[in-house]
Order: sequence, then structure tokens, then C-alpha cells
Amino acid sequence: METLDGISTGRIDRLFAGIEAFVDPAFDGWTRTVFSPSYRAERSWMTEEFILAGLEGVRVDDFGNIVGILPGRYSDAKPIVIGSHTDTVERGGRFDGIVGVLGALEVAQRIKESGSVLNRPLMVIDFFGEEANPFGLTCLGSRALAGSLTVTDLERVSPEGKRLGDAMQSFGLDPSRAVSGKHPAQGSWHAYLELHIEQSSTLDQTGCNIGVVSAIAGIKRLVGRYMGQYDHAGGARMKTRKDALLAAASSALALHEFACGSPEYAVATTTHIDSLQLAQNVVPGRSELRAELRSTDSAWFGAIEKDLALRLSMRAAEFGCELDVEWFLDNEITHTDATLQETIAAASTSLGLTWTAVPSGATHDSVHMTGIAPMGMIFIPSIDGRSHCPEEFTPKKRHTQRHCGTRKKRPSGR
Ligand code: HGY
Ligand code: MN
Ligand code: MN
Ligand code: MN
Repeated sequence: METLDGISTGRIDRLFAGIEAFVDPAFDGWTRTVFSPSYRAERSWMTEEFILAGLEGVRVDDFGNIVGILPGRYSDAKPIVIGSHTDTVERGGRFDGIVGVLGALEVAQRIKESGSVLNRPLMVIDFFGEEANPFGLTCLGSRALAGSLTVTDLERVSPEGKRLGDAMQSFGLDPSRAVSGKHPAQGSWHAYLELHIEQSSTLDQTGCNIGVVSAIAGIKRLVGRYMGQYDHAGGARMKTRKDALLAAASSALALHEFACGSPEYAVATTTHIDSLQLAQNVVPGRSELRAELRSTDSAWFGAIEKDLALRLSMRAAEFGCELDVEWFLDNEITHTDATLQETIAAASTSLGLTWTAVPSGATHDSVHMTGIAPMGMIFIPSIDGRSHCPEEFTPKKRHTQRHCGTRKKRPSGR
């Protein structure tokens, strides 16, 4: 039986091997997207594993999340809640979210085996549908649990024309309960803690074992609609064309230059372009650019909309195109709880693990937990910082303690 620091890893190895069976074989890597048959099958398996782990009251809550409780000495004490998600992006990895749920099951079982009883209940949670989906709304289960999923959200329609509410219904959930307004009150949990892979390269580069997450990136999303002129690919003179795809491509570069000009990690931009024009022999007269910007640096991220809209319209004008910019998401930067940061840092040191404060460019279910409880996140390394791809990997063995130590300074939230 494999061990790590003298502790058997057999059980968690079995869980990792078990969950890997529930993927969509049509894709390489690990694909288990929300509403998919592989996700539905995995959640039945996961529910069984919650029961096998000795959790009580195992059920799917009103919001689609799988929950289970390890009772504490005082059943009415505010619970400590730990968990993450097990859905993936298409062609995703095997650690994003998953390590947080399997790790939480392992924590509960270790506590039970140790014979100690916590003063308060420990709730383990596998959040429903954290990843991006065709309805354009992530973190479905944690958002609903926090009371932020709305009746209007249920009317969101996928490109195939399906309503979110109907998709939830056919997945076996009752969407009306997810928006009923009956959800945990503000401050009703003692703490929420999420173990997650870093999905970037700070830990991999510094050689630190643990990331004490200081802040979680805010996200702004925009769609730019470029109106140029359809023309003949052979006849239209280059200097008189109004090529909407080139205008969008030039705008994508402008966003890239904006992000690369920001202080390290301040802003990350990711852009997708759809030329809306299939025929090869027609100059694209219309195009759509979808971009997202993420940052944990409030100084940079505050009011970028006006500046960026101007930059994009200048690029559009260079190609003789009109542009309509619509901002459709504005998630705030979320800071983690300072006391939990200290607790994670102290626990790491007491276990002989090195740690460093790390901002999260990825967003997480934990962002939606901050109203219900003080929130903390623990990162473990991602080799080469890779994630949302089959190459996503976290080593079982510890890093060499390269550049980092147990820094005295408190991990700052800002
Ligand atoms: O988009 C994210 O950052 C997360 O992985 N869903
Ligand atoms: Mn993810
Ligand atoms: Mn995740
Ligand atoms: Mn998450």
C-alpha cells in the first residue's frame, strides 16, 4: 500500500481511480461536463462514496449539491464546511475541483478513524455545476446555495435553445427549489474551506508545498460585435475592405497588449472570435469577439471598461468597422478571510510544509460562500501551472524546498 509521510494513500488512490471511470469517451483528457450522462453517473457513484465514508444525512440539497455531515459534539453548532466540485471543462484535467471533494472525504474519514469528535458538525459538499456551461452561468450549485440564482437565470437559453430550468429539471433537480429563497442565512456556517489545485505556476516555480490563497480574481466579460462589409474575396480591393474579422483580431491583440502591460498577474485576458461567416470566398462582414478579463489587483481592475471600449473602437475604426461593446459579467475581486489565511499558514508550518501567499486567477465555488461564512482556500501545486487540459497534474510527493520558506510576513489579502 502506498504511503506518504507514513500515511496510507490507498483510499484516496481508489477514489481517484474510481472517479476517472466517469468521463465522456468522445474526448481525450477528462470530460465530465454539467448535465452530461457521465456527470449524472459520477454523482450517483459520489453519493455512494459519501455514504461509504460514513457521512450522515447524505443527500442532494435543493441547489443540486451533494452534501453529507460528520456529526460533532454540539449538533446545533455552526458547521465547518469543506468541499469543491467534480464537474470538468471539456478535455479537462483530473484534479480541478476533484481533489477538493476527494480530499474532503479523506479528511472526514481521518477524523472518524482518529476517534476524536469535533465540537461542531463537519459538512462535506460536492457543488453542482461549477464550470462554464452553455447557459453562460458558472457555479450553479454554490450560487444557488448562496441565494444568488434567480428565476430570470432559469430562463437563460443555451445555443441549442434549451432553458436552464428545463436542463436542471431533466437532470433530476427541481429548479423552483433552487430559487426558492430558502438557503443558509448569512453567517450561518463557522467557516468554509476549499482545497484546490493552483492552476497557475507560483507553487511549481517557488517549490512551495502549499498556497495560502489571498484573493480570488474578479472577472469581467464582454462581447464585441463588429460590423464591416461583406465583399467578394477576390474582387474587393485590400485598401477598401471593411473586414470585421481582422478588426476583431486586432482588438484581441489590443486586449493582449493591455494585459501584458499590467503588473505581474494583475490582469489576464482571454479572447475568442467567431467570424459568423462560413464561405471562404466572402470577406467577413460580421464578427463577434468574446473576451474575459481577470484580476486580483483592484487598482488596475476598477474602471477599465471605458478605457478598453475606446481601445477596441479605435482598432475597429482602423478596419473601417463599427463596433458595439456589451459588458455582461462583472464579478468582484474576493478576498479570503485573514484568520483562515493565518490558520492555513500555521498548520502548514506545523506539518513541515512550506507555504506562500498566492492570488487565484481562477474563480471557485468559494467566491459564493463569503456571505455564509469566513472563507479560506488551500492550493496545491500544478505542474507547469497547467490546468483545464489533460496535462493538468499535481505531484503526490513533495516539492524540493527551493525558494520559499515559512515567510514571517502574514499573507496579505491585497
Ligand atoms: O473559470 C474558472 O476559473 C474555474 O475554473 N471555473
Ligand atoms: Mn475549472
Ligand atoms: Mn475548479
Ligand atoms: Mn471551484
